[in-house]
Amino acid sequence: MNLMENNEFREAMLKYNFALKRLETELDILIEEYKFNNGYNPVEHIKSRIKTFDSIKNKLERKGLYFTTDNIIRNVHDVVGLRIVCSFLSDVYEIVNIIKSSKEFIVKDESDYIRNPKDTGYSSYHLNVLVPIHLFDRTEYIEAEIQIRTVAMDCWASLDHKLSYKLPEDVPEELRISMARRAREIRDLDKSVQHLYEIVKDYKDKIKSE
Ligand code: 0O2
Repeated sequence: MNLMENNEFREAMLKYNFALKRLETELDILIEEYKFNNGYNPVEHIKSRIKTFDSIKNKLERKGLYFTTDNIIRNVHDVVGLRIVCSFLSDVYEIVNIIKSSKEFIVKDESDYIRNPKDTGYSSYHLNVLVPIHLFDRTEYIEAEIQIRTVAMDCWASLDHKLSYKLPEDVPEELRISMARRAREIRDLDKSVQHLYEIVKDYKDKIKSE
């Protein structure tokens, strides 16, 4: 039977949609509260999505697994995906702390690809959380991946996604090397912009205290 017509699959996708709604609402509350308390918005923009049918299928194929509902639930950790894009490096870690200290989600896994970038050059902070969804007679926990990154990292990742990320293994050497170099430039840019941010912050604090 076609998986799309399978009841188990449709139920799983329904729960992923519930989890995304819950995740968006809870994050919205946490960020609004942060803005209220600190008079500062650490977020540039937020984007979210449910992974497409084809993308789920491709990911399972890449992992050498059959396209079954059970394999999706156990092995595709980003069916629910949300990306938080920040201006400055310190904002990224601020957001990570906000999410980690929230009682709404259980952090299942985390990868700091900013301190430890991938070989491709990819940088971002990944948090895999379990989002509670309250159904009629029970609560279930659904996995979601939150990617937190700066605008500069987001720019690199989005270009890389179009240029090289999903190419087969034998991607042209020039492309691979050049993208890794661009990623280093992005890291330098983020560091110098962070420095400027700190200068401006000290300057504003000084004015306030005068
Ligand atoms: P898409 O199309 O962006 O959704 P897992 O998710 O844990 O099963 P993996 O690959 O070990 O699999 O997890 P990881 O390393 O946390 O990466 C998950 C996602 O990070 C990817 O999802 C991409 O969105 C992004 N990512 C990781 N590496 C790169 C990279 O080199 N370049 C770019 N542009 N993005 C990257 P998908 O499903 O692979 O792709």
